[in-house]
Amino acid sequence: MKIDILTLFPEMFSPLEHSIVGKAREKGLLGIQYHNFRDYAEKARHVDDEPYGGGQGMLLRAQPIFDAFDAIEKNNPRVILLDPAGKQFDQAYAEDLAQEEELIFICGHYEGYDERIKTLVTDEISLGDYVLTGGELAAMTMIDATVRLIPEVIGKESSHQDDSFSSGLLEYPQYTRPYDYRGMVVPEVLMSGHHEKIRQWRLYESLKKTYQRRPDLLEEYELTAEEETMLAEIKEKND
Ligand code: 4GS
Repeated sequence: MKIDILTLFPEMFSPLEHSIVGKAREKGLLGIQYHNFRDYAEKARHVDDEPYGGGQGMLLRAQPIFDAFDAIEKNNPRVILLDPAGKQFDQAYAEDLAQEEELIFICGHYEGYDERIKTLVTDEISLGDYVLTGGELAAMTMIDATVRLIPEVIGKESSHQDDSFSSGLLEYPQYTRPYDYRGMVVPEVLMSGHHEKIRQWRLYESLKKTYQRRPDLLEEYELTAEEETMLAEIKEKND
């Protein structure tokens, strides 16, 4: 995957040099390039200006973004604008972006955008309903969630299959050694070696946690007959 990032603060992206994303770059599965659009600004290198019609704050000018964008070698990329007014990012969005060969991220900082910048863009995406100082952290989060889904980036194929959201349910509780830690013991079923009982217990716990914490996720989820029965029991017990 090829990722190009338009930003005033390329040095903010050092987290992407480490861990799984850093390794993906070393292995050649991923290339990331930064384009500081300040380098493209005409007019005394100003990247921003006052809004027509008046009002608070400054806006990123179209010209530096367009020129930086034009300078990128590209072939049919998804072009993502980070904006709290965009569609909210989630696991399904990450899975969609992971199918792409080329992504371009446009990060604002402090301020809003001249509306005409949006003509370059295929996707306006928000990280969530809160205001950041800039799009950089939002872009990094989306890149992290997307890159780990590229085949071969995460070694053990199965290691993200069971994660919360991948299945549509929240993850069941997990335990590792020792059996007894400060008087807190591991549920007996997990010590039983009975694979079918363990599977049922995990599914039940996943459903229970999802029902209690994120009932909105269950609205999207297609329950199997087994899951229907379990959920009815969970609702009845209500513990
Ligand atoms: C987000 C967000 C954001 C909005 C950038 C105000 C500076 C700021 N970007 N998801 N101007 N939430 N951007 O808050 O993507």
